[in-house]
Amino acid sequence: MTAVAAIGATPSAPAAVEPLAYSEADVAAALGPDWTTTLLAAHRWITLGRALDARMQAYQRQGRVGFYGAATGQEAVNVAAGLATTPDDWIFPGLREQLVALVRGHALPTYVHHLFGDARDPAKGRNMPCHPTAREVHYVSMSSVIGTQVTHAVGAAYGMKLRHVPGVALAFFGDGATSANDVHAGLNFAAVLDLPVLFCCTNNQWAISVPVARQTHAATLAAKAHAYGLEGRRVDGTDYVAVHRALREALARLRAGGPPEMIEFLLYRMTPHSSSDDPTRYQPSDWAARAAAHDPYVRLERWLLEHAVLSPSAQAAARADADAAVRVAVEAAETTPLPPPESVTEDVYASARPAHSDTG
Ligand SMILES: Cc1ncc(C[n+]2csc(CCOP(=O)(O)OP(=O)(O)O)c2C)c(N)n1
Ligand SMILES: [Mg+2]
Repeated sequence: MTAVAAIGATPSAPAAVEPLAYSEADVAAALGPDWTTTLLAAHRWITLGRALDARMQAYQRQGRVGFYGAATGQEAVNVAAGLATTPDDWIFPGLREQLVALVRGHALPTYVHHLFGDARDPAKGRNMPCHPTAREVHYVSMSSVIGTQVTHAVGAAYGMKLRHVPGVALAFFGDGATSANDVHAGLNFAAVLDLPVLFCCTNNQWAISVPVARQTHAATLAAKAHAYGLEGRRVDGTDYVAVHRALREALARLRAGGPPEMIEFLLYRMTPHSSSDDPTRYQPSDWAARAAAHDPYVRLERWLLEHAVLSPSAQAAARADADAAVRVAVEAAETTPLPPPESVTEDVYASARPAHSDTG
């Protein structure tokens, strides 16, 4: 069994955290005049993501949730994508982008109903936990088949272009997915057809137990875009300001009719791949310390506290509010019945009792 963070735990700040070396003027230039509002919102959302991840990993161990894939360490990308996109955009996620849906307006209790697979889960308990669908915020249910969401995103963008519908399709995929055909077909089609797609590669340096150095000999994953004639940039995915700026600027170029682009977010997977994984069997012993030094939450929080944008009492309130929101959502889910067995054929057959099931 793998250790998980205690519920609601304050992440212990390691001594050697890489500081965010920004002046306030730098941040204003990167994020615009509302930068304090943006950063405080980002801090609250990341706080919620941490509370959700800690609690759900513990609940999975208690047998209350069937499966969970944490996004701990990757929240800067998710939250910035949620804040930088507009309702017109479409999100085609991998395993760890649920916060994007929440930031875009998907209700936390609805997401938690999905995690518990109860009668109020929009997918009626039929999808694996952590594979939500959030139609109202253009968040498309992920497929567990690695990389397939990338061609889906490109197809959606092609449809948007043909119909003259505004918006950008954001395709999220991991470092491991860059070895999958769909990523390459997607990059190529998007380039040739000049589609509004932003390829967002979350390089957390592991594809379950395979380190990125055994995935590719390329110096960066962003370089994969260059082969298809596209712009590809690598960004520090644990630096909230850099991530938000990169997304904001790329989305602005795409909205102005620019070609598709790829951003590689270099970050650290701070948790097991999923609740089915034990990274102590393959990660080097210093990995956790290296990852902790690049914790995007601690890096952002330290900068906010040092620049008096966040007060210690607001920091404590953000944690308490996040923990309470998760508790309330869990209570609602655990008191909601499971979907009725007869609902299993809803949305599948025209009638609840398909003819071929009638043995009489
Ligand atoms: C086509 C396919 N091959 C293999 C798997 C098994 N598998 C599930 S997750 C995973 C690793 C994914 O790594 P990465 O793309 O880096 O994403 P991460 O989980 O690190 O976010 C693999 C190989 C799969 N689901 N689909
Ligand atoms: Mg990975």
